[in-house]
Amino acid sequence: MAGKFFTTMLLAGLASAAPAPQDQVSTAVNTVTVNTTDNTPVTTAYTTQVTPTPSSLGGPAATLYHGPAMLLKGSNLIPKLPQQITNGNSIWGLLKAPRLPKWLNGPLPQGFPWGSRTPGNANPYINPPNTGKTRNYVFHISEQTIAPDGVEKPGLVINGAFPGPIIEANWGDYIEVQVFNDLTTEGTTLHWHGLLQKETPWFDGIPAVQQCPIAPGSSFTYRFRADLYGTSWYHAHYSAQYAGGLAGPMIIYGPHNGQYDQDMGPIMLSDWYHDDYFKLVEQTMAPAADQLPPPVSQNNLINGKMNYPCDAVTIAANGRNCTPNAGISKFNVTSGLTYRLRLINSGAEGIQKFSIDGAKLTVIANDFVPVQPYTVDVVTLGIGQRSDVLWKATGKPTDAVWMRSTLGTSAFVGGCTLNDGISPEAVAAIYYQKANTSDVPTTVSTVPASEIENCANDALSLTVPTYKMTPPKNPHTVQVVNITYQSNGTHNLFYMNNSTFKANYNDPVLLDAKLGNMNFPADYNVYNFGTSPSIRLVVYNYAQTGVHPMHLHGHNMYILQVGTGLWDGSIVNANNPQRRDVQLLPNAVSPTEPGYIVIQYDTDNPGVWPFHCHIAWHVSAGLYMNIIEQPQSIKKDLQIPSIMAQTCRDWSAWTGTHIVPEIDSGL
Ligand SMILES: [Cu+2]
Repeated sequence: MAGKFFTTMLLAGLASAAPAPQDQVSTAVNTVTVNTTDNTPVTTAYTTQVTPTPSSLGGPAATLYHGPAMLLKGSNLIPKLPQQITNGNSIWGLLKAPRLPKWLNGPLPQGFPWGSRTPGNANPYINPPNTGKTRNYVFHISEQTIAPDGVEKPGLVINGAFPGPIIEANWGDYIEVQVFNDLTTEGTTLHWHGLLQKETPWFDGIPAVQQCPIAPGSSFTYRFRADLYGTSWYHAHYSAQYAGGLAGPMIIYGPHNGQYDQDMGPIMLSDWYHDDYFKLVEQTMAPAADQLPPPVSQNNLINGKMNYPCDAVTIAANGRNCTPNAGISKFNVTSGLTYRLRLINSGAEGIQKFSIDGAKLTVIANDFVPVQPYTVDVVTLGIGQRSDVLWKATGKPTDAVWMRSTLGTSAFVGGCTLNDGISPEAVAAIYYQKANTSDVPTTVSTVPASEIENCANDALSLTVPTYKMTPPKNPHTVQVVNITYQSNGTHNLFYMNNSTFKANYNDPVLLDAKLGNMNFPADYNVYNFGTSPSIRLVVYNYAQTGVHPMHLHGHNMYILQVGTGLWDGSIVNANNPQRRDVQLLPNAVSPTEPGYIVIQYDTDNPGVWPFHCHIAWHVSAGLYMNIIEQPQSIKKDLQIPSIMAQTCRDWSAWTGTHIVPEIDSGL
């Protein structure tokens, strides 16, 4: 039991008398709940799992197919399946998908919806523009057969679409989304990735943390501020539902951090699995004795589309229809124009390496943070991360060029990602104005293999926020978090400070905190740093299960340092470190030489904020913790609407007559 390593300590007025654990927690004030035991990993021992041998590129039928688009030999890029069959109502990836505007309608003080604010002159974390506008959306969540790569599977869709519809707003607008759960056997919630939810911490959308799940047949309306601007996405946060398809782009228009002619809109990059999400969760959570490998992706998608090299053996084995040349994403461009691409890794596990053949890409924002522009050959995105890049279309009017995003070689043979080797690279065709839009581009990638094989984000020395902020050098609280992958006797699970996480859907932590109920079961993994104004987390990864994209809700984290071994106290760009909401945490070099990241944030947002790995299968296996921020303010100031309690009553009523198979952590 993880609980024995976790104790609760009341430090009210007794900070100096309490035994401060060495190197774990700095002096704390008021009521602080911390794990006071030695956080040194108890063990890093786990039951050895099978490591499948990946296929060669193209799989068993490779000789029938050619090129990066996995086309049947001799064919062009006319799709063999209609969009409705592959992606339902989605318009993403089609030539008719609209270009995005510079902003939505509304008042224009000083010529812009955000007035005179620029990325360099306005602190993005205070006083968002007051626009008086609300953007309304209605989402229906349901099951539907989809075939994004030509292989039919049971998917989860929003308004009949995979990927889901766009949410758009201007910086400072309110967004209102009425979500109908039309699923018949499971709850759901939606999370608005990267937004701060400063006025509405109950609408962050995490079941067991801020709300109860939306019961089947019920609806729930989220209303929150577009309090940051740039590129992001929304996704389900109930178990691994988003890996089944419940995700879509969320674009907040704001001041520009670079000049461009057209906005190509969201470019969603996602690894893809041919099993339904629940089967993959079952695989993740199977007893170690079953000797199952972790979920392994079969394909990779750009805006929900790619071809697959169908072969008779595999089709017979899984009984699914597979249609070659199903259809890939396409884009139109004009020679000489500069485009803004909004890259989003909306996948379940894999690190994406994005490039356009022969092109340099200029990064102008990472996550919701505009940065001083820098140029790369390849953009690296862990799950949940985004980059806004500028690309100048320098080709001739008749050119056709490949856009690529690859998962690289399989982690089973030293790569970054658990793919089966058959189709790790997604491609889309970029057509200049006089090109034939069925032609197959013939360009080749010039990105060196060494860049594809690098499982790390861009160097912190490269990534400098446009709006300068200097974090406190001596934060009030320093917490070490040790991540391990270990056996609990029957299952291999992830642990944070020797405690694996389990969600209680019926008992949201925020609602407890509002009532002043601050004693939580150990497996809620709750950290309470009281009124501490600044928190530093030194996060060590003792696991050798791959790189973890660590995501903090409610904040942009200062990313102080990344490395392996033990942190030496150094900070990169200490006066203005990169800020973002997901950062890749390196793999351990060996069981005794961990990877680490050091992050810090200012506690200006009372609420309960998740800090977790964004790999769907890792959070399912417990790689998750809750941080209670400013509990006194939660209790005193938050006006939590009555719909939150009603949603719990509805969920309780539904679960009174239905069984919820919560086989994973729940998130
Ligand atoms: Cu992870």
